[in-house]
Amino acid sequence: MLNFVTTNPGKVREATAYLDDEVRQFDFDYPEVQADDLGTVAAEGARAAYRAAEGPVIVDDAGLFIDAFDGFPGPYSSYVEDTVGVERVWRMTEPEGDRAAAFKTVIAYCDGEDFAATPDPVDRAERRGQDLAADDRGAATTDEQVREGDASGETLPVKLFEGRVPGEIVSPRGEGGFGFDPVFEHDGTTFAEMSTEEKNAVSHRGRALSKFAEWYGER
Ligand code: ITT
Ligand code: NA
Repeated sequence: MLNFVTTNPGKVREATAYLDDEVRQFDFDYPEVQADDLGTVAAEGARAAYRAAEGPVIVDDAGLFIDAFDGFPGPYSSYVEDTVGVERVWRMTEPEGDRAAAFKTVIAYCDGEDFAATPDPVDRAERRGQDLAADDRGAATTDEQVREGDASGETLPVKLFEGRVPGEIVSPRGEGGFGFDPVFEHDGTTFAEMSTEEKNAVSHRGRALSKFAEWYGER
């Protein structure tokens, strides 16, 4: 059984399409380290959650990156949703004239094992979560292993999977999804107007989950 560590049931709903009954929500508000990249937050969260869950965990740290604001709110998206709110994010963006944005996520997996034997290319230069996938197709969603820390080897290895999707900030439409979905339009449709299947087929999380599921299935 795989523990999806999140307070957000919407994320788990999207993950079941890739992981079936193997995944369950582990409602644990992992301490979010103060960091400006999603990969670091997800990796540290996975380490903390693994210790709490005593079993394999995934953590998904996501954010909305608005071009006109140089990527804001990015890693602070949860705080901005709670304070400014989704509707006002649209109203802040609209006068800027540039509505381009992207959702990004980094999924971090930890099961206490070392992944050194896993024959995956590791590009440490590309490690920063929010900069990983620079192209608009999201095809550069490299997965990778992170192994930081001390020589004593006490730092738990974590494997990262990233996904990105480009879109535009629009006036809210739709009832589905969660979070910023009503104001995020991709190919003419907001994420809140899509079914879970339709969103997964194009979304940041869908891309990251399909990479993770493929790797996890071979494991
Ligand atoms: P956990 O940290 O407990 O998993 P969370 O909802 O706080 O739950 P994040 O920190 O990853 O998750 O999310 C940052 C913000 O981005 C938060 O406001 C989410 O609602 C929003 N968000 C993340 N993924 C999204 C998606 O697929 N569609 C719309 N909004 C999303
Ligand atoms: Na969060």
